[in-house]
Amino acid sequence: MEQTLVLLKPSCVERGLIGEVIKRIEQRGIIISALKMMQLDEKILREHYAHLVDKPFFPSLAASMMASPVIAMVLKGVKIVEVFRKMTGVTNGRKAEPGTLRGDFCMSGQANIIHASDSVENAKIEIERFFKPEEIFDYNPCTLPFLYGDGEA
Ligand code: IDP
Ligand code: MG
Repeated sequence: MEQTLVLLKPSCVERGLIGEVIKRIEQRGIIISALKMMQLDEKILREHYAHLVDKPFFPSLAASMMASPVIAMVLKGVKIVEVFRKMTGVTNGRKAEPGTLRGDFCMSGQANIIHASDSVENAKIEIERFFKPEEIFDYNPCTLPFLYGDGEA
């Protein structure tokens, strides 16, 4: 099964929304393979947001991502990268569809509560950036036969 990297941003942690987001992950039938709290620094953010370092808003984005610890997770599921980007919603929370995490829990283009990998290739890179191999637990819950049909997972 595929894996993706998710960060619950300070805008999620500080607002007390960790549980709400994890609840939706669990109720969708997505498997949590790794989960930890960590404090991000400028170095990791310059790597993680390499495509944005030259934007005028980068200093503000970096500060917002260091404002509190974040929750980092590895999620597992069939086509999880695509499925979870859809659950996340578009970047600007004001434009995100109701029913998505951003569309239900935020009003901001920057303080948009969550990061999710945008491709299978980037998911691999991002998982390695945030997790050591021994921090990832690739188990299957006993409910797996009820999460997917025969031959699906
Ligand atoms: P994504 O998180 O939906 O993949 P990206 O374009 O990769 O969106 O941008 C990464 C993060 O940078 C966004 O989630 C948001 O927090 C922040 N960001 C993106 N564009 C802007 C902007 O125009 N102003 C302020 N922050 C932005
Ligand atoms: Mg992105």
